[in-house]
Amino acid sequence: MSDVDATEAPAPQQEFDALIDADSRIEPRDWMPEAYRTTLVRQIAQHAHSEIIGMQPEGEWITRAPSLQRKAILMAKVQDEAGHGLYLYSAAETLGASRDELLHLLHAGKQKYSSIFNYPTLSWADVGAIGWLVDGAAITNQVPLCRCSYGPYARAMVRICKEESFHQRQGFEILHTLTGGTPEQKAMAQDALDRWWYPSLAMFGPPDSDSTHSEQSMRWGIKRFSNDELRQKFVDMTVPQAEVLGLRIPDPALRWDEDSGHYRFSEPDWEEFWAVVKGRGPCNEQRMTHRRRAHDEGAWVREAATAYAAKRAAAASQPTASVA
Ligand code: BYC
Repeated sequence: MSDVDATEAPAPQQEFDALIDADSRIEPRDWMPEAYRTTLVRQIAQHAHSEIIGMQPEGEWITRAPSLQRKAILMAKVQDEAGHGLYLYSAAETLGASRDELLHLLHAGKQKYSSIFNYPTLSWADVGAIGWLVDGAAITNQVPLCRCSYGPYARAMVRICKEESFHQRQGFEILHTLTGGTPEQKAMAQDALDRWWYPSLAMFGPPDSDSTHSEQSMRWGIKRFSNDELRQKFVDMTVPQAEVLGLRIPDPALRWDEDSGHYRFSEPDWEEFWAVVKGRGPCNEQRMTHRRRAHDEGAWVREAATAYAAKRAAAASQPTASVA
């Protein structure tokens, strides 16, 4: 029998706490509390679902983009979003959640996706507004996630953020072109900003006082900033960009506060936010119907890919013929 006192060996919880305290990464092989695992699966799944549902509002404009070049750029952006979904589902798989299971939960309405994708894209300027505001909000939220305590999620975010930053610039450039165009084009850009501003602020989640997960997620190093802190960062970053575009932020209370060094702004309508989260937004039904149909119609692709992979694996396990 070993003469080492069992109490000297660090218990798994202590090892985990020490890694978190040292701001190190937790890897899939490491022990982790069940609540840490379920929080990560919840957040990463919601994030992955947002990426693939997020393909729909812009995807609707691929055939209507105003030039071949705009069409090619938009197609590449929407494909990037599918890729982001893929990295994120893979990160969730390292926590033992299969992609099939997560998609099933999304389709059954048991997991969420971002509220922002339940609003319609009524004009070409909306594609610009999504790039500028929605991807801008996404970057603000996601850059700190590159330092998330869970290694596979943090590493996925590094690549995603590089691509999001390109997406944000293409959205800004679409609006820059429109605001430098005819009065009708400028009005179209202003109308898009008027409709997307508050839903973009709501992307960061409820106010800190109503955020159920923030405190624990920040203690675990999953989230690095609170919802309200990130919302403020986004407003401070975006207001000067609107000035460059010559567009007006649709908030009469918006003002620069010299003392705090931040803009003061009006909160989104939180009742509307919760209604959208609960499925009563303008496009919730349309988005989910389309998603379920796309999944069913794509079944043959998944079956063919699985059969092909099995064939290749069988061929690889055959002894190779010796070459004379
Ligand atoms: N929409 O305790 P809280 C993209 C839920 S993809 C819907 O603060 P947490 C892009 C929340 O889930 C954008 N639900 O939560 C893609 C919780 O409900 P449950 C997606 C929301 O997790 C394509 C409850 O409200 N980005 O940018 O600490 C094209 C209480 O909230 C929302 C991510 O997913 C919402 N907006 O903080 C273009 C980033 N907000 O789960 C662009 C990763 C909150 O208890 N996620 N809820 O039923 C996060 O950073 C965090 O999960 C959040 C929320 C900041 C979003």
